[in-house]
Amino acid sequence: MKKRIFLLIITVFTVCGAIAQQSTPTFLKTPKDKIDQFMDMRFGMFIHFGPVTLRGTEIGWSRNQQVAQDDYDSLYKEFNPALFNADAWVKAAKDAGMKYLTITAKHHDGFCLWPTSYSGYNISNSPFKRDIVGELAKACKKQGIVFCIYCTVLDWHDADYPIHNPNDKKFNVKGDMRAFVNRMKNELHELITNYKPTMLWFDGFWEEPWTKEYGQEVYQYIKTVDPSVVINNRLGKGDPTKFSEGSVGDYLTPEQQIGKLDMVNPWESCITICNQWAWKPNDSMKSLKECLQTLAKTAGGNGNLLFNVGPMMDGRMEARQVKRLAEIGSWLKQNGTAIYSTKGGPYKPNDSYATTRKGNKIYIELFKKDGAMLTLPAIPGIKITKAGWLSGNALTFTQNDGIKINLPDTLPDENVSVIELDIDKNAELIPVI
Ligand code: FHN
Repeated sequence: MKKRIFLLIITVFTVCGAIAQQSTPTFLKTPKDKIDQFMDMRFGMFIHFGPVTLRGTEIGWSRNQQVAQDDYDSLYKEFNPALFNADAWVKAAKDAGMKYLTITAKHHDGFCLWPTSYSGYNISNSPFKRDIVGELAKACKKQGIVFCIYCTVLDWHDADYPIHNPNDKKFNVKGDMRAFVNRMKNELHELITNYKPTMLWFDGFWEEPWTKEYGQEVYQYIKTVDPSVVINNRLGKGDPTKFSEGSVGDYLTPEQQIGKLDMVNPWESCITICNQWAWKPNDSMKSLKECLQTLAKTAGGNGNLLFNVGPMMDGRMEARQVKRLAEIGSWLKQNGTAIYSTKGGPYKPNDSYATTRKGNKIYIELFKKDGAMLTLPAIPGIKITKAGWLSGNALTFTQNDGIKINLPDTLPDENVSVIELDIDKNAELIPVI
């Protein structure tokens, strides 16, 4: 009798356990190796493009501001970037030393740069007609650049999305978020199955109609379509520079700022080569020094840099931006070892230098000379066996009280000069100093 009761109890517990397991949904996550592979690329191109380039104002935000709503929403009827050449855009990224490219397939204004079946507000109904997303995906594949897609979460043009003018609530409508989210999933199914992006860059999460629950639902849905797609953290809610209760996504996304050194949470800073995200005539462009030091500090902080260009209304990228990108690429041809597939640290980036590391190598990206020697805090338990410019000549140093490296009168590169240190241990295991 006792044995029967005992068996009954065991059976009840087992069944309850199984039910409990079934009721708590398994939360599919992006495999860590996919995120690590993404982070090893370190440098990518961000492209903000759409009919708004016809006005040279900011994509999405200039709607109902510099450009009246009806005028903005009709721009696609004249949108004809006839000089658009996907191979040229991808070549500009490749020549810059960028490993991946992210195109705004759909930004906050709701216009789709691919011939979607779920909205008539798309490229096939413009004079241009051609599939800009599809042609870029093909060109990336051909040139060995990893293809990624930006997709807005909010859509001020969509009838089912309650907010139509972020500056004036009186234009809000009841909307139908269930229908909106279902359509978003259908569009994502199209984008993932037709163009096979490695990463999806969501944005526009901050408005009231969007919830963490919708974010989780869309994240899970994407995982059922392609489990390996890397997803940024703008599907959830809250501050995108840190993981919090509301977060949904695989990595942090500081914007227009270099993220803080973080050896645990993957992050990617998105920064414009000029000021505006979409093309703006005569917009001020960053110097080569600023571009290179931004890249070095980003890698030195253990993060990726997604560097943005806004092509012009005729479909070409500005020649001066392509030239600047190529200059970055020449530097990376020389110094890419210190950037790609490295870890940030062990020293925190600062105004004088940043550091990266791989195996028994530490790379110092030196921005300026603060005297005849570069002085670094000692690294406990570590012995430097060799020091020299990555580009060649050896450098003399002492390491009895802190590290002192003797520098020549002029640095080999006026923007960023890289010193390579060989040490007697695995540099990636050194705690951040
Ligand atoms: O509103 C957008 C903006 O237009 C641009 O796309 C940037 C890129 O990260 N994100 C949003 C602003 O946070």
